[in-house]
Amino acid sequence: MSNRTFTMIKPDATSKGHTGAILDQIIKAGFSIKAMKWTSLTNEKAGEFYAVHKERPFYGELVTFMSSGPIVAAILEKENAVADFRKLIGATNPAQAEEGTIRKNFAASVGENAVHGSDSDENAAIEGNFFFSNLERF
Ligand code: 3AN
Repeated sequence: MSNRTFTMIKPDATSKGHTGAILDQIIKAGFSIKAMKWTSLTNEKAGEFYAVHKERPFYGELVTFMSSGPIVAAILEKENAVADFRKLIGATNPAQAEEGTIRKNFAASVGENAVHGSDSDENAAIEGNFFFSNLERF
């Protein structure tokens, strides 16, 4: 079991000014930030990041949305990071997310759902490497 996960605060949340509140909730839940950057994805880079969803009907919409504005990418550390972070963010569809979760608090819809959280240790490592060099993580 790894103690690291990867997250992005998505363009809907950064554009609504929720970045600080979301980071605060993440830190208060016990995660520490090991790498972080305010950046954006080109259409091409977003397509690459979400390549596993290429065959899904929402792929085009997802890629367009994820390249529509600034994001915050971060590597987070905590015991049981992947599973605990998925619990903290809540269900993919914010309408089904539990009270108090980040998606319940800040997400508008299943497509524009405020935050990403890796779904496995393997993907957490791949996704962290997608954004950060060794000099950018601690
Ligand atoms: P999660 O982000 O909870 O792991 P996934 O991996 O099923 O969810 O989906 C990846 C991303 O694709 C979601 N965060 C969301 O932005 C988008 N997405 C998922 N399902 C839909 C859908 N039905 N319509 C539009 N976008 C979707």
